[in-house]
Parts: sequence; C-alpha cells; structure tokens
Amino acid sequence: MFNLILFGPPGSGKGTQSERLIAKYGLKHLSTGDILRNEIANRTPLGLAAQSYMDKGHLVPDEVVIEMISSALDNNPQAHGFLFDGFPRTTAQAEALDKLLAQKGTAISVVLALQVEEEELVKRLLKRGLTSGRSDDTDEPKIRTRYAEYQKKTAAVAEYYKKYDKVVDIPGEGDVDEIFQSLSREIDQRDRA
Ligand code: B4P
Repeated sequence: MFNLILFGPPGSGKGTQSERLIAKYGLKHLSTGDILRNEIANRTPLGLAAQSYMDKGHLVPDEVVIEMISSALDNNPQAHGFLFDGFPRTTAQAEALDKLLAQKGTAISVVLALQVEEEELVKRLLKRGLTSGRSDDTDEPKIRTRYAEYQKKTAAVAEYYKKYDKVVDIPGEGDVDEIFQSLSREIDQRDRA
C-alpha cells in the first residue's frame, strides 16, 4: 500500500496538487479541510463545532479530526493507498495516524513537503478568497493567523517524520505543472506495490 502525506503551509498547493495526484496514481484522497467544509455545509453537529475554529483561522481540536480520519480509513477498505491532504497538522495527529495505519498493517510511505514563502501564501489565499466563498480566505489577519498556527503547531509534523527519514522538500513556487512533475518524480522513484 502506498500512503502519501502532502504537507505544507496553508495555500502551498496541497489541494491543487492533490487533485492531479489522485487522478494519476489512483490514491484515495483524504482532505480534512474538505471533510470539515462538507460537514459545515450539511450543518451537522461536528460541522457546527468546527466552524468557529475555522472561521478564526485556528486548528480544529485533534480528537475531532482524528476520529474523522479513523472513520474514513475504515470506510475505504478497498483503497490501495491514501493521499493525506491537510492531515496530520499536529504531532498528536501524526502519532494517531501512525497507530491507525499500523493497525491496518501499513504505514506512511513518504511525506512530500511543499515549500512556499509566507508573502506568496498570503497573496494566493487572498486571490482565492475573491471567488472561493471561503470566509477563512477573505481577510489578511485571518490568513496570517492560519500561518502562525502552522508555524506553532504544524511545522513540527515535518520534524516528526524526519526522524524516520520520510520527508522530501519540494519547491512549491512557480508553475503548477512543474511542481506536479517534481512530486510525480518522487512518487515514481518509490515502490508503490
Ligand atoms: P485546508 O482545507 O487544509 O486548506 P488550506 O491549508 O487553506 O489550503 P491548501 O494548501 O489546500 O490550498 P491550495 O494551496 O491548494 O484547511 C482549512 C482549515 O481547516 C484550517 O485552517 C483548519 O481550521 C481546518 N483544518 C483542516 N485540517 C485540519 C486538521 N488536520 N487539524 C485541525 N484543523 C484542520 O490553494 C491555495 C490557492 O493557491 C488556490 O487558489 C490555488 O489555485 C493557488 N495555487 C496553488 N498552487 C499555485 C501555484 N503554484 N502558483 C500560484 N497559485 C497557486
């Protein structure tokens, strides 16, 4: 089983590149951001609880997203690999994911970490905010808060996987197709059996 984490700060291209990667490699896409937005759209209790965190640019509590991923793994027994997008975002989430995968006799194969500077991230997210309807993309202070959350809580996830030699940094600025090719090269080098 080939399990990939696409890692990076908010706006680094995780969602953009995930769409292409799942089409090429047939992985099951698990985006905690998409799942949470879907829960909000359906006005479920989980969605209503998550919305207040997301609107402020804060991370949703670990236990909520870990439970979501646990169910998603159970609901996809036929998958021959997963692409985790926006998860894990804390070391507690990374530890929980490793345990869930170990219970299924598998593990993370590689963490591809998109590298993008803060000012470029802010520019991209404000641009997306003009059309996305996402309230967390529309004002700069909220976007800066998301980046601060990333620095404070999420950057440590890369350090966690570096201990296991699983992280590859990928330049994430420039042409979307070229970035996709860099990601594909790393995947193609690995055993995907
Ligand atoms: P996410 O949905 O994960 O969203 P994101 O980090 O904002 O965006 P992403 O990185 O996927 O965007 P992309 O670059 O593709 O999270 C939203 C919120 O959900 C979080 O703030 C948090 O509250 C909550 N949440 C989610 N997961 C959680 C977890 N595990 N734990 C706790 N809370 C969680 O796109 C950005 C823009 O850049 C797009 O407009 C795109 O077109 C553009 N773009 C992409 N590549 C480009 C390039 N090369 N050049 C120019 N523009 C580019």
